[in-house]
Amino acid sequence: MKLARNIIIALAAGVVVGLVLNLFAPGVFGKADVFLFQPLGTIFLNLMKMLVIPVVFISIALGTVGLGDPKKLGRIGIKTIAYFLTTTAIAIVLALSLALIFKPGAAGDFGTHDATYEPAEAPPISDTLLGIIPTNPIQAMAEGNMLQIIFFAALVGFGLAMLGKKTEKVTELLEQGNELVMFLITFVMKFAPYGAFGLIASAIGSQGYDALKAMGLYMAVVLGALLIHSVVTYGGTVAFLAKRNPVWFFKNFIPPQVVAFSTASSAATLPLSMKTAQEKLKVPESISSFVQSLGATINMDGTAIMQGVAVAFIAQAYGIDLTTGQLITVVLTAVLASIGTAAVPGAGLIMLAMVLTSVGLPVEGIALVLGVDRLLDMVRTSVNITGDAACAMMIAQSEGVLGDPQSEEAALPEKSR
Ligand code: DAS
Repeated sequence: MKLARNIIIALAAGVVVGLVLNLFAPGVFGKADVFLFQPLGTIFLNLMKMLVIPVVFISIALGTVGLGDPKKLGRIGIKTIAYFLTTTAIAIVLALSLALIFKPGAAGDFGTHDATYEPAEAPPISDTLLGIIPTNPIQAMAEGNMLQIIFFAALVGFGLAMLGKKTEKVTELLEQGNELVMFLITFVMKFAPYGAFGLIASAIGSQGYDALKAMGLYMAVVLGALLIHSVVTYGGTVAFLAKRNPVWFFKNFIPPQVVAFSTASSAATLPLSMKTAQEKLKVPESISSFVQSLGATINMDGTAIMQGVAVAFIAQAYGIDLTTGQLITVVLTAVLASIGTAAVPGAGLIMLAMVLTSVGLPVEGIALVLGVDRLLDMVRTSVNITGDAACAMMIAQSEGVLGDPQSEEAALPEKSR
C-alpha cells in the first residue's frame, strides 16, 4: 500500500503542477513537458510494456498446465466470455441512460460547425477474432498481438499438461521464468511514482482548464457511469458471486488501479494486475493469467461507457434524436468495439468512430470529445482492469479454487454470508 500511497501523492502533485503551469506559465509548461513530464511518463510506460509479453506468455502457459484438464479450460473460457459480454452490455445501457437523462450534448454550443476529425482505420472485428491463430508465434510476440499470444501460450500449456513428466524441464523453466518476471515487475514498479507524476502533469497541462470546464457535464456523466458500474456491477460481482467483501477487494486492488490511471494502458498494467490478483486476492495463477490477459484484450467496460456517453453527446450536440433502433445498434456495436479496442492509450476513441458510423452520426463529432479524452481514458482504463479482476475472482469461486486471504476484512459481514 506504500507504493499506492506514493503514486497517489505523485498524481496529486502532477495535477497541481500541470494546472498551475497551464494557467500561469504555459511557456514553461511546454518546455517542462518536453524535457521532464513526457520523458518520465514514457520511461515508466515502456518499462511496464517491456514485461507484458513475457508475463502473458509465461503465466498463461503455466496457468494452462495448472488447469490440467482441457475441458476445464473450455468451461472457464465460456464463463469468462459470457461475463465479459454481459457486463459490457450493462455498462453501455447504463451510459446511454445517464446521457439521455442528463443530456450533456444539449448543454451549450460546442462548435459542431467547425469540428473535424480524421478517424484512424479501426480493424474489422472479424479480423480480430479470426486472426487469433498465429501463423508465426514469434512474430505475434514481436507485434504484441495479444489474442494470438494467448492462443499460442494456452496451446503450449495444454501440450505440457498432456506430456507431463516428458516435458517437466520445460515446465520448470516456465516456473522459474515466472518467478523472474514477478521480481522484475516489483523492481520496475519502484519507478511508478515518477512516471505517474510525468504522465498526469503532461495530460492535465496539455488539456488545460478551459477544456475541462467546457466539457464538465460530459465528463461528469462519463465519470458517474464509470463509478456506478464499478461499485454496482463489480462490487456486486465480488460480494454475490465471489463471496468476498467488496471494500476489501477495492482496497487491495488500488495499486493496479492507480497504475492503470497513470498509464491509461490495460496492457502496461497487466503484469501488476495479475500479480495483485494472485498475491492479494488469492486468485490461482491458472485462472488469473487466462481471465485477466483475455480481459485486458477484449473486456473494456470503461471504454464502452465512454463510447455510449460520447455517441449520445455527439447526437445531442448535432441536434439529432436517436431512435430506439439506433440505441440498440449502439449497444451491439459498442460491445464489439470494446472487444476490438487495443489495450493502449486512446484506443477507445478509434473504435468510437465505428460506433458513430453504425448509427450514421458524423465522425467529426469525435473532435468535440477529443480534448478531454486522455483524462477520461485514465479513469476508464482503471475500470477496465478492475472488471477483469472481479471476473477472475468470480470464476475462481465458481471453480471452488478462490484462496482464503486469511483476513477477516475479506470475509462478507455475517448477515450477508
Ligand atoms: N486505454 C485503453 C485501455 O488500455 C482503453 C481506452 O482507450 O478506452 O484499456
